[in-house]
Amino acid sequence: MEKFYITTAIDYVNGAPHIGHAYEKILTDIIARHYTQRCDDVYFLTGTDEHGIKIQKTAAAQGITPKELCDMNAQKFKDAWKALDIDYKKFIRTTDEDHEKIVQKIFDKLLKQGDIYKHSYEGLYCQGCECFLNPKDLTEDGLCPDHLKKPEVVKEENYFFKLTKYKDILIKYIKEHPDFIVPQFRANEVLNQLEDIQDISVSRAKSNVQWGIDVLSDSEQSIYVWIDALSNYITALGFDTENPSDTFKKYWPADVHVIGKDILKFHSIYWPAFLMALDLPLPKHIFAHGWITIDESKMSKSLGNVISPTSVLESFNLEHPDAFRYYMASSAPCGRDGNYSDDDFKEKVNAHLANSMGNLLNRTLSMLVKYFDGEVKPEFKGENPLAKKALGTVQIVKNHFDNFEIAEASLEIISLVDAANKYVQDNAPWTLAKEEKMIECGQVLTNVLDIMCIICALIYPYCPNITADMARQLSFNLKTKLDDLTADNIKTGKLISKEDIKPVFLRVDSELADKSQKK
Ligand code: ME8
Repeated sequence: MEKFYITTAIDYVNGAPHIGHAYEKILTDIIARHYTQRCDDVYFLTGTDEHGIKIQKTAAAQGITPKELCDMNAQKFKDAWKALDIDYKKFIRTTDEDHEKIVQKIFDKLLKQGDIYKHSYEGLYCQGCECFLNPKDLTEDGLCPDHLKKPEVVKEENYFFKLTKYKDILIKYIKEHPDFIVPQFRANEVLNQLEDIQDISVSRAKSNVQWGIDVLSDSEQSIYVWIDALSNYITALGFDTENPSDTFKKYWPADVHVIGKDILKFHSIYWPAFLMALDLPLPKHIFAHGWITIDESKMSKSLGNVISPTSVLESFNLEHPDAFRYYMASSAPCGRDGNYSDDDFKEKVNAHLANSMGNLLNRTLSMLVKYFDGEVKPEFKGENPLAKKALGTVQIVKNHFDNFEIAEASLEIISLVDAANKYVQDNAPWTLAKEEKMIECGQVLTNVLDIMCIICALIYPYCPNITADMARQLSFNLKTKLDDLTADNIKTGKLISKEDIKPVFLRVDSELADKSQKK
């Protein structure tokens, strides 16, 4: 694998980030970090979606300009991602000047080549979705099924994109590429939607939507926010209709677009059709994750249960985001909805990260110090009964990541931790020491420490801070590529002194957590 280009959805900046946004960015960061362990060149793009009627109206309601609203909220997203250790390479804002210019050129090209045409139209527009809805998709009360709001009747002369021209070729493509849409069960939904697809409106009258990119050849119209937004995946790399940059040539097509299930239609129908019209290759995978609920309810402003990711870190007094990252990433199987609850969070991270993984390392190193002054003797090295399972787990984890099964991969890693714990329990090194079987005792401890290095490498994408601490105590190089991992990682000689042993993850303090007030 020479390069890996991964993107997230770009978030609307009409509010601050919530843990649903965070879930996606965490998943993407974990996938990106995993692939840095397999390939030298990972490009991770995220950003914010800043145009459209929704932003325009929110700014007006707050008595500020759209640009002021965007600047204020884009910064909140950047701050949140910093707090969560989201290690993106580029943060694109759709108000970036170079992005705006290229979007105008893209629109102009499609217009000139006849993929876009002008047409008078009346339809039902949902501002939440930023799109026209088909009357048959509304609820019985005539509301948008996602936003439960009545769409407005819009009658305008707009530009239209000939989506119908690409219908058959797209259906064929999706059928011939079963791993294009992940998880596969979502592909059928897309194929159904494609059956009754119409040409789509791709501009809005400036009299109604001022906060958008102007159509180059028609100052009365602004470019539809989804063309603008989807283009970010190529404009960020320096795509140009005439002279695409070397960066673009190197990284496009994307290896995966990570998005939520609610915007799959835009990514698996509109976006591929735009790309075909531009004569560009399609992304390799569209990974649609599920949605996060709070205590099993949909997150919504009206229910007052919207949680900001940084408030979770603050209320649990977490020194780094690893526990939250781990919890969110393992909250749902691939593509399914997940849930956040304070109690479940505490229980899971205490059980997995503190009790199982952290304690295992701490206990093993402490025994090494107690019985051998922290030294690994050459005679402790030999056949390791855990090696087969550990190296097998590396392969299984890689396979899961290739299918974007991030929670499934985390379960495998914890099952390896459990196996190592059981091995310690079964072989009781403390009894061996009491019986003065010192070589056997040293072998058991060394076997566990060798496997701990593999666990450390595998869990690194989820918990970059905890694993940095683990790696330091194990003298393990966290930059080791997964394919170079063996079961022989611990060097012989002095490994650690008593004062250098420290717990890598402290249990989340339940009293503190109970007292916490989420903002
Ligand atoms: O849709 N759980 O922006 P957005 C999980 N700007 N994911 C969630 C979620 C939840 N409760 N709520 C939202 C947009 N998301 C467009 C995208 S991409 C070219 C343009 C996810 O701020 C949602 O599914 O409404 C989407 O992938 C992302 O957050 C941004 O949502």
